[in-house]
Amino acid sequence: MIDSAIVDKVQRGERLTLADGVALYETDDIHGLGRLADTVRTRLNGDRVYFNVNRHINYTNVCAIDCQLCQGAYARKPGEPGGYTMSLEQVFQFAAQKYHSGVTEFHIVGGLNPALPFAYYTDLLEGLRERFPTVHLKAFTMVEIDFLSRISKRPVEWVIERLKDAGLGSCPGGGAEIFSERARPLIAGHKISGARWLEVARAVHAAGVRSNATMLYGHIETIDERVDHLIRLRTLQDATGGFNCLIPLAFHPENTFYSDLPPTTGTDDLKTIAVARLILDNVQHIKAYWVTLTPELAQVALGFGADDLDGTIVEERIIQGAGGEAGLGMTRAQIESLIRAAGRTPIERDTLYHPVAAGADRAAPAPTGETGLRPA
Ligand code: V47
Repeated sequence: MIDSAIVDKVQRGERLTLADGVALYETDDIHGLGRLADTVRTRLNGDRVYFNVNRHINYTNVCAIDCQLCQGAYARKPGEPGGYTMSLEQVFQFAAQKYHSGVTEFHIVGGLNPALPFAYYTDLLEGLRERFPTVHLKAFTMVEIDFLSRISKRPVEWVIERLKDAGLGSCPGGGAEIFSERARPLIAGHKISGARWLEVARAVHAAGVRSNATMLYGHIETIDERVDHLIRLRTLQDATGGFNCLIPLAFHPENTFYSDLPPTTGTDDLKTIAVARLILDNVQHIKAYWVTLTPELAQVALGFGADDLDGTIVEERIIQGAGGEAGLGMTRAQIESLIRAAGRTPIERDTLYHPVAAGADRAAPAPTGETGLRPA
């Protein structure tokens, strides 16, 4: 049974504490936990389940920082066999191959490649905007933005303005991993700290650019550290309102430094979705990322607090590199039928969660205007 004091708080719309989050994780009553999270999901999103039609562009896997969770599985050190970096022309060709008139978003991330100049990033955005003016460019994590600040020797605020001028629409949520000062160095040794990730996200939001957030779980972190991660995101969201959604990412150990660890279990995945929904009372959407969860479990997660299934990704390399087998793509019809079979209404959305009308004129410019961000 779930502690009735926590149930009462949720019913009254009161904020949960770290101790509440840990207690929820520790419950054996997974059905009760799911029902509680589902109440909140319904309150926030009715019976709508969102998805979008996107394409991933991973422009390079060369990465100077040596993260235990990614190096070898996806990333390669400069000069190491298996490394690739797309020239701008290759990026544009790749995008053109993947594009069709229904695509509303390019999700663009890559390693920290010291060989690329700052202009590569702005030229990449400008070139994509010119060729695909209706496609939203969701590009560069807080880790990449911090890196761009270092290579350009300019403050992140300057970097963000240059990226915005070049066509940046929003930022993906990667690189957050787990903020804990204990665990983070053990999985992402040379990556920016959790505090820096949050600081860059704050600057992104202050510049009027929305972003997503992630939490990587199922490695060496504790339950307290997971809930603490969620609470740090909630605190920033109180200040900026700039997070569109949280994506809990289940760690895939294969080919990584932690290849001896077991993969996450379905119970843990569902609890994580539910606790995230309950703790993050100020983030509208929780994404069940089917690439890490499998489409089947992501569908079940819709009953545990998730209201978004991400995109019809045809090719994704980062999690596939670590043994994720579900990354090869689902069609719109498959996603819609998964959602309907869960008793929900599928809504195709754009990156900022505006519904994309069936048969809408996709040649019209992507929506701009109100961002929902709090004034800086
Ligand atoms: O930051 C790395 C994670 C992230 C592994 O914003 C791993 O819409 C599992 O952030 N096993 C990249 N996960 C993916 C990401 C993302 C995905 C989908 C949508 C959005 C969005 C963002 O993948 C990395 C890291 O946290 N990751 N290695 C691994 N072995």
